Amino acid sequence: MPHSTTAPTLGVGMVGYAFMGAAHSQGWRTVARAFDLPLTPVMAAVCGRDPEAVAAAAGRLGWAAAETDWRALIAREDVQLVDICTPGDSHAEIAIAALEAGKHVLCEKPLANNEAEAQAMVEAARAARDRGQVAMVGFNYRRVPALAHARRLIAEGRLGSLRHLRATYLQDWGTDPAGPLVWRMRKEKAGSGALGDLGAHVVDLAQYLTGEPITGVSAQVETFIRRRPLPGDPERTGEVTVDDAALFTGRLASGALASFEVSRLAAGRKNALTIEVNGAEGSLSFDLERLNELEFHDHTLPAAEAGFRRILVTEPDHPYLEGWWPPGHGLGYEHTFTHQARDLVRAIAEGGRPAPGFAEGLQVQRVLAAVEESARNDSVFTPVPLPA
Ligand code: SOE
Repeated sequence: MPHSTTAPTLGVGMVGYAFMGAAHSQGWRTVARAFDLPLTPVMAAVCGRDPEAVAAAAGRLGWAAAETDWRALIAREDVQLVDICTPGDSHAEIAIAALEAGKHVLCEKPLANNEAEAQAMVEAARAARDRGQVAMVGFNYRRVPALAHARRLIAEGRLGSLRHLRATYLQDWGTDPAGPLVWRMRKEKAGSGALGDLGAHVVDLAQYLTGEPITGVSAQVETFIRRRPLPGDPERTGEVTVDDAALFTGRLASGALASFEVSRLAAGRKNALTIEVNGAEGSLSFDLERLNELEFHDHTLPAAEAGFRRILVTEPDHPYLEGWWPPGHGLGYEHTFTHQARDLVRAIAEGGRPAPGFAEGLQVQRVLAAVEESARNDSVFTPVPLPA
């Protein structure tokens, strides 16, 4: 493993320290030990509202200091990059303030809770780009080596012209009606339900893998459990104001057909993201529950020899693998956050444009908005405005 601890430093300040904050911290803790970087990230400070809880999180996750006001975090001189791991309702405000203060920004997905907020963030990022700052959205699954490899194979034309894309992202933590009304189930906090939380990932992956935008969708969404016990007061219930599940079909720019299913009520499915692409000359298939593997069918081979075969994506030539173990030794969920940190740090050092930038986050938001509109209109096909 290379070490890049003699490089100049990049001070990171993170807002939020729950699940995603812990995952991002893991990325910041490990990235300079796994990869050679032009800048060494320093975990300067983490921010949360509760002074005791944020101090404890700083110690646990490896941050040098704790702040209780995100504006103070942004103002710190030792912070050059602001990493936003809060619920979606505060993404726009924090990201725009950080960009205006001259900081680089990493923002967890989905970029915002609606299209208008995402648009404002894109404008702030454009102005900041002219000042040499970068802004990236945290779609971490792009950094699963097997998916980065799949994109490479598709870009090389190994599948020929694309015909189908099929994606599901299924979880089951919402199945029990006695489960509390957490923030992810309130529109004002999360923007939408399974759609924004899980659908954002598969929409982004569809566009990332194929290099094509989704041009329109036809959708249904459902909230199966409409009231749930209030957290901390289980005798009372409150309304679930987001979807539990969404099902939609769509088209890619080339005319390929796509289908998507996302749910929090798929009993027995824990973090089950699958995606398959079929082209005239072959197919690729991926399952997050077997994330070191990619299935490839080469349709140009004689029928007697063809068929899906398993590529173990653990070799030095595979994306991101140069930072880790000898060939054949697999990676996990947490490594995607290390890879995300690597790509962002390099983009900052090179003055380049990190992918996905805020404009790509906005494009995902537009697809999600079209899904909601289609579902409101009895699944009528709803075009997605394309990038300028
Ligand atoms: C939702 O349960 C969730 O935590 C998402 O918010 C994450 O983005 C996904 O990676 C895992 O599931």
